[in-house]
Amino acid sequence: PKEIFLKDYKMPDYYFDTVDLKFLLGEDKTLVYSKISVYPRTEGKFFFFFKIFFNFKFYSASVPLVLDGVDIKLLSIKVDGKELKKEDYHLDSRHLTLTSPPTSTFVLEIDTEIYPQSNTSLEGLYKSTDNFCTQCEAEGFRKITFYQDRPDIMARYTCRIEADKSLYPVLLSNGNLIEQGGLEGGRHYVVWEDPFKKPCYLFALVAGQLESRDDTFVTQSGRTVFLRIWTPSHDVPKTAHAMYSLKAAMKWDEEVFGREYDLDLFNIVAVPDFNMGAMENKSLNIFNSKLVLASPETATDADYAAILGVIGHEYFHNWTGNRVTCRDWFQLSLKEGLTVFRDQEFSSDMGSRTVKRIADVSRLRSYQFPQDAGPMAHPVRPHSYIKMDNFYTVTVYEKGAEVVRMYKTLLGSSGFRKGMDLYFERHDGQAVTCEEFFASMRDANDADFSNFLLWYSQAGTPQVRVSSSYNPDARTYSLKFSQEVPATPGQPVKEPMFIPVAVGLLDSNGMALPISNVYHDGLLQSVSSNGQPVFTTVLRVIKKEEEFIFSDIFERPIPSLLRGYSAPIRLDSDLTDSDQFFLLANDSDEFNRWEAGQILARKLMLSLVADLQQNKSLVLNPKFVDGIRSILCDSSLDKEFVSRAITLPGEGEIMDLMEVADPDAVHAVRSFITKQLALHLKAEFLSTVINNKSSEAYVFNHENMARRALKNTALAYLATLNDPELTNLLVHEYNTATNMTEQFAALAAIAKNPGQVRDDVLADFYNKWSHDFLVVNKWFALQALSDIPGNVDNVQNLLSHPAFDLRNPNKVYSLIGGFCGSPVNFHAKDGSGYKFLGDIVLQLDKLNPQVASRMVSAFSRWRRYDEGRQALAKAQLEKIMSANGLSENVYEIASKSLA
Ligand code: HT7
Ligand code: ZN
Repeated sequence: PKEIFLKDYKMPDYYFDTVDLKFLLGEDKTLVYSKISVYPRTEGKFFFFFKIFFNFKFYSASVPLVLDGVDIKLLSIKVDGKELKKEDYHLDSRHLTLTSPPTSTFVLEIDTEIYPQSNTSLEGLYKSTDNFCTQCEAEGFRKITFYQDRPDIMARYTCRIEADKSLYPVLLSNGNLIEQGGLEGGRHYVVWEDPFKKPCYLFALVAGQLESRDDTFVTQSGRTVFLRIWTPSHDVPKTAHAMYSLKAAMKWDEEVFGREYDLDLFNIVAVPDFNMGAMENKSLNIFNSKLVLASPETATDADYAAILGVIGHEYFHNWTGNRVTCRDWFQLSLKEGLTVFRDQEFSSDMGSRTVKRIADVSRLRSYQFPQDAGPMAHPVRPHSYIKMDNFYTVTVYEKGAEVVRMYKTLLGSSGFRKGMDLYFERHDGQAVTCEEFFASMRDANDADFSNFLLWYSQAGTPQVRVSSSYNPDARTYSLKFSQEVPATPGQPVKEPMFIPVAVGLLDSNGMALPISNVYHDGLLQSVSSNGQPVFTTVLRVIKKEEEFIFSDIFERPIPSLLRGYSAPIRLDSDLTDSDQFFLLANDSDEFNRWEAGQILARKLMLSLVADLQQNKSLVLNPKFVDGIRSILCDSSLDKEFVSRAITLPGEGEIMDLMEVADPDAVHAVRSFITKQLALHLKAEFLSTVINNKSSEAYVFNHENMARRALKNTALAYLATLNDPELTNLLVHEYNTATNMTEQFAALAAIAKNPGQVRDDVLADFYNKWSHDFLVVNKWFALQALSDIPGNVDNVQNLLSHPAFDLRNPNKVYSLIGGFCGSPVNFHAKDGSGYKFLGDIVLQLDKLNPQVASRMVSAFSRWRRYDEGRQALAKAQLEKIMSANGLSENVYEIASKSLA
């Protein structure tokens, strides 16, 4: 397989102006006709004068035009209406090369045949249940027709679709519908025209038996936009929340970023077979059904929140991704990091900002930190890839969003908005790089960003250490920072990063201390705003070692560091446990209150793991129980915040902090602490359950979600006691629940304890919901994740369950992905979990390489475990590597994991 490097980027030799596509959709094959007006790069204004000035002929020599094409049959190729002879082009399994095309504008016509019915990769044109749909990002368009499949080729498209009218009554593509009519033989046609230039990865086509929920949105300038969400007819009632989310997103983007929708129609289609969450095709977003369909009875609060966030995310791409797109795929974070940041802000504004931040930071720590410390570590802007699909990662998305957030932290809201406005003003209609985004932020604010660009090129999570000292005589307080960026594959030595650290100081009563002067490098950095002192200041940590001195501080303060998690780093400080308990109780920055609790919990868990490994008996510090009790019983706190604050860090997060990860010990310790808390706080948890019941109809709003979250967390704690009376309570909650959030939480709590009750309730749940595949996926995931010893056999049996299908990504993610998230069973000492995954990856790879490579990633951190586990996991990776016909997707992950 060939590795592609950012440093090798070259501008295209040819550009495309207009692209006219015609699809004849059929049952065993589809014919695709394309007509493209092509112009050589040297036709641009600059080159025109250049050629005249020097020697016209010399600079007009033709260069080959290389088109990408995979799994398609070439029927004919014409240039300016003339069929090309065999010697005028070259065809291999990946490319069609025109050896000497005309030196000025010409029309290229290519006829091809494709086979969507047998396309199980779910990229290009494929069938999902009985409907046709497309997925072209990143490189799927080359499975539809021969094309320069790269994002810097932006063209205006028309698309004519012809199909059987009764099988495919609805025919959709990008832009506006400009023509439609009947054809002979029960067929019909439509023509769509997209007035905006776009890269081919944003092309989309859908054909099938669909119905829509229709609505309208009036933009800030008074235009009416028609909104349609398409699904099979029986699912239309479940699209109300998606429509609400879309309208909320359209309004929010106008209010917060001044961005208005630019066409008269916006379509969303939900399909059950989709490799990722959704796709932002211009005016025709295609979604995984999971992220569109919801009703209180079938979807949880988490599903509702995910739909809100992802509908927002795809809609926001219309400006950040579609109007301004990426020059090449290395720049993916330019659109994804920025759009994740925008969807995070949207969800924060629609719910609780603190809780959203906690959720996002937890996700970063659980998934991105391990990636940044493993063999697949890569910068936010990767330097190379074999298969681009493998780089739709938490680093590009979530760390990328943190990079965007740092601009906002440094510039403030209005400075950030100025930067965004300049970015759109400069680059609307262009395909650009991360430097252009950086330059817009800098130039709009005349800002000094020092070496900030390193965030795009250096991989690894910076480790920052802070030590503090107070000088009562001088009334100064000093914070000393030192930073280290760990070595990552291909980057053994790193430079110090530019880290914005938001800091506040608390006095001994827990009140915020005013900050007026901070000295750095002997220079006064005034931090007061309009002559007023501030309560949070952003320190710019740039060098390997830095000291900041706060003056006029009248007592030893407790510092609240990295407020709101102002940079994606690992922070370590000299704060004592009692300082952390103090912050947990008093910090005005709610995120840091949660963080203080997490720091204490992480420390406690690590020390108990060490005790367990030395065969010492486990004892829980009563101060920790008191801390949890005081949060649980503080009625002034937001309930979802409480639910998060009383939840221990995940097992993965703790393993990530260990020299040699020990899944059994970490699991045992987490279970021990949870059970101890349940024992000591049983009465409090019981009253939490009772006080947070509601007989009212389901409402999706923060208050109600927070109430349900807290009640469900309390139930989960109580379940650990495995007490018959409490089991009765759980079964009662399960039976009387009127929404999926509560029903599923009760089921999950019951499922913690093996036995007849568990088996009965799991069977009951399946019988109730066997008609709804999205709910059945929850049932698969719950069993897959179980920590019941030997669960691999159960998961193996579920592979043959009639509701399971290896060709459907959602089912694979639920059952196989779910299993890989279970520390005890996936990492079973006998290697049974690893063997299960090794075998399934090879089967999956034949059907869908993108999904297979996502699954194989579960092996990538195999070196973190003990020698026995290492040998077993390595053997599976080697088995995968030696398989015949391995996809490039799986090859890249498996080979990098072994390197
Ligand atoms: N921009 C979309 C990416 C995407 C994708 C990438 C690779 C393979 C399949 C895919 N489906 C969607 C999704 C997004 O981030 O908005
Ligand atoms: Zn996106």
